[in-house]
Amino acid sequence: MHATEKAMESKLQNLNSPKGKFSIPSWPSLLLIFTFVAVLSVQIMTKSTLSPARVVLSGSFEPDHASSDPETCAGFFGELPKRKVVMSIKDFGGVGDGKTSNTETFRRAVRHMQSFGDIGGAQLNVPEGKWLTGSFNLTSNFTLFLEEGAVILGSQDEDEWPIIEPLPSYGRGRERLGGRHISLIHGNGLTNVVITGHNGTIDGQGKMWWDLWWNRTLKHTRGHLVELMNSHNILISNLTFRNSPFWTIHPVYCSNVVIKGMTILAPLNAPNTDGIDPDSSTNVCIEDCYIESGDDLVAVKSGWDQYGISMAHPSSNIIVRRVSGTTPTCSGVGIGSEMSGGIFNVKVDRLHVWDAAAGVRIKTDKGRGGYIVNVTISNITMERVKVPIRLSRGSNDHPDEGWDPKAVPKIRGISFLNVVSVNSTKAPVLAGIEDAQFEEICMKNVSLLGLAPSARWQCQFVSGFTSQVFPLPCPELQNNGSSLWCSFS
Ligand SMILES: *[C@@H]1O[C@H](CO)[C@@H](O)[C@H](O)[C@H]1NC(C)=O
Ligand SMILES: *[C@@H]1O[C@H](CO)[C@@H](O)[C@H](O)[C@H]1NC(C)=O
Ligand SMILES: *[C@@H]1O[C@H](CO)[C@@H](O)[C@H](O)[C@H]1NC(C)=O
Ligand SMILES: *[C@@H]1O[C@H](CO)[C@@H](O)[C@H](O)[C@H]1NC(C)=O
Ligand SMILES: *[C@@H]1O[C@H](CO)[C@@H](O)[C@H](O)[C@H]1NC(C)=O
Ligand SMILES: *[C@@H]1O[C@H](CO)[C@@H](O)[C@H](O)[C@H]1NC(C)=O
Ligand SMILES: *[C@@H]1O[C@H](CO)[C@@H](O)[C@H](O)[C@H]1NC(C)=O
Ligand SMILES: *[C@@H]1O[C@H](CO)[C@@H](O)[C@H](O)[C@H]1NC(C)=O
Ligand SMILES: *[C@@H]1O[C@H](CO)[C@@H](O)[C@H](O)[C@H]1NC(C)=O
Ligand SMILES: CC(=O)N[C@H]1CO[C@H](CO)[C@@H](O)[C@@H]1O
Repeated sequence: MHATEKAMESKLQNLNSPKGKFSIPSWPSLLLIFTFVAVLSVQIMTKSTLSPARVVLSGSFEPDHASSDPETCAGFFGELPKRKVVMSIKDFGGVGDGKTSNTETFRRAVRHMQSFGDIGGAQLNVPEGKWLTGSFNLTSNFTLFLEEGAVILGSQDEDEWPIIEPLPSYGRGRERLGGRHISLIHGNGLTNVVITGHNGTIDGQGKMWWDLWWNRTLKHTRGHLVELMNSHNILISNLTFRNSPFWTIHPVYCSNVVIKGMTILAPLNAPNTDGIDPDSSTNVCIEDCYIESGDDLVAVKSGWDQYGISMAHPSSNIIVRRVSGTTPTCSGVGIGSEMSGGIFNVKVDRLHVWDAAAGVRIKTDKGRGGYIVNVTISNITMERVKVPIRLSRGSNDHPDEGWDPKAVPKIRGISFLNVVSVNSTKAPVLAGIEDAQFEEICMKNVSLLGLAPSARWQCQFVSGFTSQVFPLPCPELQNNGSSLWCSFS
């Protein structure tokens, strides 16, 4: 312990700024913190080994002792971790005038804070102001804290979003062959990372990228606003994210991720500005978010065709609760179309979507392989959503010629309970795949009001069970099968 204090002291002396808010902790307080961290990591370890079925049934990763609120899945993260060192970006010479580049400053700050990772962690505060920056990486045992009025602005210089390797489960950049631009805020191989604050803003200033996309001059796949890869115990909360160049929050190959109390905004015509895309990740809790953007509010994914199939890294134990918002050409919650590593145990509850193309949409195709199994969708309200429920093939995009037409996805056990849609224009569309019928589709208490009398369900290669569904479902879902496999029954 004494050695640890010495190490901290000497690290502080290396720091050229006197402003770091830090006091040498007393032995009992250190002991307390280490005990807390130890308990926390034991809890996290225990919780991540939970059986998947439990998640769907209880709606939470575990009845949590730290949190008395049964209506949250965020509890497993524990309380906001306290960091031993708290400093401001100003301590590193940052300038919040919206013009000066802080790229090197953020990188230097994180490098410095990395040295506290194994001795109590560090927090970087971003105060009120406009902090222009290119891409920077986070570190472990670290909090990025945006105070009220703090705005991090994404650089308008493409070179400040350097090219990194494509994801192995995609085999190439999602939009262009080869590498892809790194995200504005990035992390790889981290544990215990928090991005939070008093509703400060991270604004990707994505217009430049959308223009490149629109005018077909984009050379490499666009970067995300925040991407964390191969990371564990992540909390992103209480902030506003705006104008991402591409998907806004992208946890990929991660576990134990909580995204809560976020506002995510992009112009409704900004291409591919998905809100939150859990990708080949497990134990993901998305709660109390407001999202409006040019693409799906939430899209669960797991890799693309032969690359996703061979990596076989599923997304599982995903809870999406109390999410609301609008996206005129896309869906409230999308599952797929990239789902080749498999997706299981997804629970969507109390979703509210308006003025959207679809409420809940499962997207897949031949060549994808993989599976989507055990999805429960409950308490959904929709207004002016064109197709409230859409399960379909026909994504018709593949990474390259190497995809296997015989690799058909398995879609099974998709349950809908308590759904109300007002002023939709189409009845559900359920279009399975010829050699891979969508099975065990269950709908109970689903009311689609205000449809034209001529509106008919469109069903093909699908089977399932319905009860209390209006308007009358297609024969494939009438009195066929059993309610036993409805996961909420
Ligand atoms: C993060 O903190 C934990 C608990 O103190 C420690 O075991 C781990 O080594 C730290 N990780 C890093 C990368 O410093
Ligand atoms: C950030 O991490 C990525 C690896 O994920 C690496 O390629 C890149 O060079 C790092 N950037 C900086 C500024 O360290
Ligand atoms: C955070 O800021 C956004 C954007 O200004 C606002 O819409 C949202 O209501 C704020 N959230 C909270 C909790 O104050
Ligand atoms: C495409 O958009 C970029 C970014 O706005 C712009 O610099 C470029 O001139 C545009 N190219 C064309 C051909 O319009
Ligand atoms: C979000 O902010 C509220 C109000 O400041 C606070 O009580 C809560 O703990 C924060 N939650 C998270 C997960 O950061
Ligand atoms: C799906 O749920 C059923 C019934 O609870 C269970 O038997 C099965 O193992 C689950 N499958 C997956 C992949 O989670
Ligand atoms: C639907 O909402 C009700 C009331 O908020 C809640 O009690 C119930 O658990 C929800 N259903 C599911 C399947 O989560
Ligand atoms: C059907 O769903 C509606 C809307 O969610 C809900 O208000 C109602 O209580 C449900 N009915 C039954 C019998 O569960
Ligand atoms: C009922 O489901 C079975 C498969 O579970 C399917 O083969 C059959 O065509 C379905 N019946 C109708 C009327 O669609
Ligand atoms: C159930 C229903 O049809 N609700 C509304 C749909 O929109 C029209 C106006 O466009 C309203 O008059 C309906 O009440």
